[in-house]
Amino acid sequence: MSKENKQPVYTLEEVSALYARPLLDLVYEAASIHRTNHDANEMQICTLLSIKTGGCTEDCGYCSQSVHNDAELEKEILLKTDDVLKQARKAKESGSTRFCMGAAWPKVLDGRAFDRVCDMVKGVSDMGMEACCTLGMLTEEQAIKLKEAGLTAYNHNLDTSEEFYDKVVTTRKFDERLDTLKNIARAGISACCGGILGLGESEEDRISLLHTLSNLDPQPESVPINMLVPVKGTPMENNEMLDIFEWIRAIAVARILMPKSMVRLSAGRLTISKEAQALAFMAGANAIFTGEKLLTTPNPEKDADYALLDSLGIKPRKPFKDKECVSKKAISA
Ligand code: SAM
Ligand code: DTB
Ligand code: SF4
Repeated sequence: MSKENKQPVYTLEEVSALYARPLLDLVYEAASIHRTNHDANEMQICTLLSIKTGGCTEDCGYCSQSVHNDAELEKEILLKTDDVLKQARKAKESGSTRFCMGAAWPKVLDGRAFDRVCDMVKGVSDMGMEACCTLGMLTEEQAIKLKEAGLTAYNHNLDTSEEFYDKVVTTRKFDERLDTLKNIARAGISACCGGILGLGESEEDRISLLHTLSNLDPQPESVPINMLVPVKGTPMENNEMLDIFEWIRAIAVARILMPKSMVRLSAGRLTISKEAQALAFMAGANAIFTGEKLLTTPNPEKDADYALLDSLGIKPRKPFKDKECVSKKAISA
């Protein structure tokens, strides 16, 4: 692989060749790279909270919260700061070190709602937890405000390949996602950026997504790998579950291409066996969301997750372990 200013630049051919390797060779290499860059017996435990649920005007084909879909959902206006901080405290007490607040907004609008989210971020960060938000598209000025409030990371996924993007979302362009990622980087906030598998994409699309993600500069601090949760009332409700070894393959390739990033098992774990999750941990996944709900869909029970980690001898990771995860280049840009 060619190297330039420490930031690796991968060609599509290189990523394709990597993706095509025998699965166990990939897992072996990913595990070795993982062990060089991380403590392989440590897991980052994060908790998600939907702070504003439903009524989103984007038409993401997988999402329960889009007004274009017909999912059964209890909509909620923006929660109150105190209620959010109560949930954050509970999450902290149960062992979570990162609290991620999600809003079903296509983009952030300046005003009272955004100011309230900044207060929430400040409250979570004052508790000594890493604060993360996912609020849709964002300007550089808004990103700076969140940074000043104490935000650790901003989640903004590319979701799928540029080529497949308009089969999944038509109300925005792939490039608009990249613009927000640039604004996040300019504000010196770490990006949490990944995708969803099982949308009906091809292997080439998964390769293309991993290629784009790994060439982001800086590489994302965290890479969520979501497995589609097929939600009734969405165009993807009858999608077949992706072969579990494709999921493992994508995780291993993500770990090899982005050695320093946290690779996060996100949506879809409820239908994935603990043996497959253990193989994913072997292949370099080192972060999970715990708690019985993600944003709107179910997740494994906390106790089941802790029992799984315990039986594997995996310990929770401390907050703010990697202060260097925010690229100096991003700060000075
Ligand atoms: N509205 C913001 C946005 O789209 O950036 C933030 C919230 S959105 C729900 C956060 C992410 O959740 C999406 O980018 C997508 O990757 C993931 N997601 C949403 N619904 C999902 C589903 N049914 N299955 C798997 N992942 C899903
Ligand atoms: C991410 O990539 N996955 C999380 C988090 N970032 C915000 C969200 C998953 C949502 C799954 C569908 C739901 O619960 O509504
Ligand atoms: Fe809205 Fe985000 Fe859901 Fe898309 S994924 S419909 S932007 S909440």
